[in-house]
Amino acid sequence: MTSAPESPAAPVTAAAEMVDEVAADVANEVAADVACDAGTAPGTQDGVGYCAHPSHPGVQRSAQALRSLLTRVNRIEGQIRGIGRMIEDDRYCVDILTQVAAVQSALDALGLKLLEHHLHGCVAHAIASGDGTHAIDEALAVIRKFGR
Ligand SMILES: [Cu+2]
Repeated sequence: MTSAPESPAAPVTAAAEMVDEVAADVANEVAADVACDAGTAPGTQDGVGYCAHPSHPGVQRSAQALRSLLTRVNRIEGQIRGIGRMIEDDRYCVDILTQVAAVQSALDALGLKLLEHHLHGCVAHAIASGDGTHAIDEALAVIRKFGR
């Protein structure tokens, strides 16, 4: 039995400039974000997302954080469609690779944003509730996946 292929982590250093551009763009948005309120009671609310796990309750994302996350995802979707068009248009390989690196950078930034919420929100809440060990182990396990 084989496991599903993981996305190859092949950094394209030649595309650093483009990545920096995207990172700066993302950083502006990050600065506008309001950190999740770690004291927010877990649960659901119309129009407000939250992360939840069966073993510990999730902490709600603020409406602003939700909007910010969805904006990032929509932008990444657009970038990926752009890569498809570049391939269809038989564009120069290095230009396509530069866009691939930009998408990887944008996905990393999205992952960090989600992790930030999870650590400040869900994990802090779990620690306060006496379930910190499990929440920390779970967070460590997912963080390791980013290191591959
Ligand atoms: Cu969480």
